[in-house]
Amino acid sequence: MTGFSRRQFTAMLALGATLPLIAGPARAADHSVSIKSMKFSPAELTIAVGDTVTFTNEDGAPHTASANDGSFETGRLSEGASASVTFAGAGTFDYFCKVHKSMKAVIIAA
Ligand SMILES: [Cu+2]
Repeated sequence: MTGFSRRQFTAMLALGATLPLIAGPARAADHSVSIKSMKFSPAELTIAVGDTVTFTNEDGAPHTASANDGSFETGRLSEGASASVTFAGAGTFDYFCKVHKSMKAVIIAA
């Protein structure tokens, strides 16, 4: 412990532990969409810009979560697989499953 007194060192540890808690007023949140029984759930999800959504396939059949406008694409998810998408911009993002095109849902990033 050369250079720093024990007290200084303790203060630095406390600062390091505290900073992440006070940094940034609005922290990005994580949301989940499950794909089950051939449906996205929830079918409509409102999030904040910067948030992340994790899509998890709970069906035996493969699914994708594919934005109509191509802005995101999970690729084909097999049973139990998941993929995360971070929404960096505001918008209404309709999406569907490329394997089952009648499966549709929407994410609203505001
Ligand atoms: Cu599907």
